[in-house]
Amino acid sequence: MSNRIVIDPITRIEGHLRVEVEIEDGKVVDAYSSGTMVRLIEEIVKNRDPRDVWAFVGRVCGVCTTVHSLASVRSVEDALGIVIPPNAELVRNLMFCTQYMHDHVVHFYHLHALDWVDVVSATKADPIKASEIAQSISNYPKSSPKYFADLQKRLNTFIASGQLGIFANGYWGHPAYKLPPEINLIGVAHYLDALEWQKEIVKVHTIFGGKNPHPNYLVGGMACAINVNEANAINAERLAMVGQLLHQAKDFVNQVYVPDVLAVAPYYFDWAELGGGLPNYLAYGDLPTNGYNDPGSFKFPRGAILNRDLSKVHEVDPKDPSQIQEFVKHSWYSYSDGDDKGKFPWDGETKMNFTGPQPPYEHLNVEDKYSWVKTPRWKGNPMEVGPLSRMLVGYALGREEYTEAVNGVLNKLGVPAEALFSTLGRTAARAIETQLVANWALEFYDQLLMNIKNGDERMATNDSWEPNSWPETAQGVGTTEAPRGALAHWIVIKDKKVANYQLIVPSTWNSSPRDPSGQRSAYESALLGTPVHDPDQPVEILRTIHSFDPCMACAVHLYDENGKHVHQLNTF
Ligand code: NFE
Repeated sequence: MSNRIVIDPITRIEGHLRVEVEIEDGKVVDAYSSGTMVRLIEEIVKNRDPRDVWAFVGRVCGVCTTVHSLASVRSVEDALGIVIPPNAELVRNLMFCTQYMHDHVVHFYHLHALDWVDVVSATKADPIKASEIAQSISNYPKSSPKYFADLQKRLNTFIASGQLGIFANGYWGHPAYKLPPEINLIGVAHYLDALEWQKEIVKVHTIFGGKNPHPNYLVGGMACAINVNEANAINAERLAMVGQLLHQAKDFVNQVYVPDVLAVAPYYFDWAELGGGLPNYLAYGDLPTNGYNDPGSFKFPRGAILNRDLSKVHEVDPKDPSQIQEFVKHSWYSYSDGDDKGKFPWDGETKMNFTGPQPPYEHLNVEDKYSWVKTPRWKGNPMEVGPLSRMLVGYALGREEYTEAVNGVLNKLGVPAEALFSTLGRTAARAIETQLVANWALEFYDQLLMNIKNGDERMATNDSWEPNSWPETAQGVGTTEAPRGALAHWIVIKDKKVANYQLIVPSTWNSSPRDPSGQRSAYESALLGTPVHDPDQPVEILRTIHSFDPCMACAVHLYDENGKHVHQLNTF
């Protein structure tokens, strides 16, 4: 007899996600993922000036801030044939790297770590032992017995007052938690340190983009002026601050984030065999080193892997209608010519068709439509996108930086490459790529300084800025790799206005409902086989879902004003 449990909302994610799973003999035998909010940003930007769209779509999400603005300006530049100056490319790359370091560290500590780290157990730790362990895995300066003893005192005070605050509602003491108290204490300490650190690194966005979240972009370049002597420009002082922030970020990644992932992983090797899900991986690639129009120059390469076959990387063309389609058979939308066929985004439609059930309801009607997320496919295949896909594509292409970094971690942990196809692999891949990005950020920074030194201060081009110079119709695609995976915006321009605009975002690929042929997407697949020790405390489900770092704000593009809380299980 199977037993269906519902987790709604899944917390420690961005947006609203509901998961229903069938459990039989203590394991998940089927799963359904549903985005329970809808925002319709794609409709909001229609009939606007294409040059303004970045400012609207940037607000899709405050977590992966910058990525939608980036994809948007690129889509317009692609449509109108605009090539941006090298400095603008470098500044975009620096914004991108900053975003990754911020987002991945925040994800690991604040959204994912408590699936593995038992906060209450940390109160039983021996601070001297915790200090010894911390010093054996890293040269992070904050590691004295006093540092851990003080932190533990703060934690004890919290718990004694009955107010765990940000740590309330965890499944503390659940048998799935395996770490010794000392590593739990280190995890809690770094959770708090990471909170402090993350507000610093985003200053890079404020310097180049005026603010964070939602820094400013510009069609044709970037909206900041370089003048080393000018107070209101990117001057020598601001450039120096960027360098300092990037170095600090690299230190935090290398001294805190990566060592913690490596210290926690060995206690959870069973998760190297769980949560793999789909065998297909997709990356559009990003971080141009020779301009956006040369994908071969990207630091994150473009490509697809099918059936876990790392001997072949398939070519990906985001402009090929035979490669990418979006389906709405199981989503609360309709297509004007029927819901069985997929649509390429230039011809895409976003028309709501909510078929219920009306909240509050017990279960989704999974035979019909059950999510506000559409279902994208690549050559008919469901694909996983994100850090694991990026690392696998780079690894499969034999790029040295990737093989070195990935093999280094596999060797350290003493696990085979197959371990990558798992919940643990996904979480490790995110840490590995953050390390790569921390290095690349400094390369881009040095190149920017060099260009400026050589007298090149150009940051934008006026080419094609004037709408009178535009063709009557144009269409373009802007791709990027958002922290959660492959992201693209497709634009159709007619009579100088946006005629159509479609986004397929990473969490759409990963969290989508089934396609018309019944194939599951990444979350639904990855949950199959997950052991659930106690259906009232499904921490195991959170581990796999959180390993994708869901963002439902991105994945659906209005709150359901009737969206009453359909409680089944509250997670923390
Ligand atoms: Ni809102 Fe996003 C990222 C995008 S969604 S977080 O990264 O695009 O998956």
